[in-house]
Amino acid sequence: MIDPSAVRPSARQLAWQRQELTAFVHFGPNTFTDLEWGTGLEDPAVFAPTDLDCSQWVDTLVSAGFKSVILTAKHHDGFCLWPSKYLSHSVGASYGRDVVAELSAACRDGGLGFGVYLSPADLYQEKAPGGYYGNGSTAVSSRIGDFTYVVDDYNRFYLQQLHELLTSYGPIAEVWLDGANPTSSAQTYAYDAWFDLIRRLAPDATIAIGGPDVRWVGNEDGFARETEWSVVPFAQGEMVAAQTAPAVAGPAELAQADELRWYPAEVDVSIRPGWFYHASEDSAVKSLPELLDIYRKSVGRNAVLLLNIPPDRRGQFAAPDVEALQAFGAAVRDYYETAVPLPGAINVISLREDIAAGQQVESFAVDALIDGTWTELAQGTTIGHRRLLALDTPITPADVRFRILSARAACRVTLSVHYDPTIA
Ligand code: FUL
Repeated sequence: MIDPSAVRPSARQLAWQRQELTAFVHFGPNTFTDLEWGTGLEDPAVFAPTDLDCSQWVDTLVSAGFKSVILTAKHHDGFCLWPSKYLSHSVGASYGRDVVAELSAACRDGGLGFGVYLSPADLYQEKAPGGYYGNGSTAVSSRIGDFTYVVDDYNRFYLQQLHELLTSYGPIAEVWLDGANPTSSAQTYAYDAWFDLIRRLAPDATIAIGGPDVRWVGNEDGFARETEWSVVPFAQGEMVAAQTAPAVAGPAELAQADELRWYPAEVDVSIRPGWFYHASEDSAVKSLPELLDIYRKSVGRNAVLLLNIPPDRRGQFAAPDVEALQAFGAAVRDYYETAVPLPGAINVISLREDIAAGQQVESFAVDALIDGTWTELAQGTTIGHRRLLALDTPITPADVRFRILSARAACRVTLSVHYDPTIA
């Protein structure tokens, strides 16, 4: 049996996890056609923001506590938010401004990390005459910048796009490889070549979802599992359990492993029902209690929260989203990053494991000293980077302590206590 206590995060995974909050920005033709998945046949002229201001996104995100942002440089419809020299179906065709460049510059100015979503599925390349997606071409030796890969037409095109994004708009913090495909047509992806190019050009970037550094938590509703391990069992190069399984790294899965990897979870969820902006959803922006519940169940369950905020047709975050983000940022600072000195009223327990030394805690209990007696408040399973436990009713203890009930190896855990008035 392989020893799960020996698995450690890479430096890039550790830096990624410590950021806790990453923003997602879905922006493209869908913003203007009111769709969630475009067709690939949109006229590039539909993409026409009336007052694009990427600094407004960055200023809002920075003040809300986000540490980086990932932009849909290309969503499934294939339209590119930068003037790629490999196709005309981009902002270069009509709009004229380079959204990727504007956001990456604003991020540099604002001190926000910048990541890219480059959809592997590409309906424009699938449907346009002469498109590369699934065209049955054979793999040939192909020059991509200074590197050579043996790939077919679509994979060459995808590598060229990656090369453009990673060399002209860097540094890149995260590359998000969405697994979804609206048509599931036959095109295989040369993942090894993609990963190799990303590692060479952006060695600090995490490669998420389809990649080796960060896994999809398995839902888009904003929560990680009660038991969320970053040490994940693999057999023959694949995760033992499906990413959506109720347990991906428990004893049953570990027993089937021929390899263990540090593979932490990312929770992607939108601040609105859709990923793209729809005016009809202006009244459906998540409330502060909802956002804080998501925070506790993502960051507070050993995951990174990837919260999507879609710009409107002006090219700015809409007022309800800005308001929600401001309230969220202030609440995280005041309630979750500020500890309550005891004695005092509390309703949140926070535990942190030093994950540079791996993830070791299997179960723990928390006790409170009330009226001179220690009483058990709660029990939990994994801790990892951070565990947040909300209490149904506030208490005013003289002291709080934790007990590790079971751990894979010695570990360092720290406790703090908090008060969140939005918990009903
Ligand atoms: C999914 C996509 O199909 C959605 O449109 C969105 O981009 C979401 C984050 O991932 O797989």
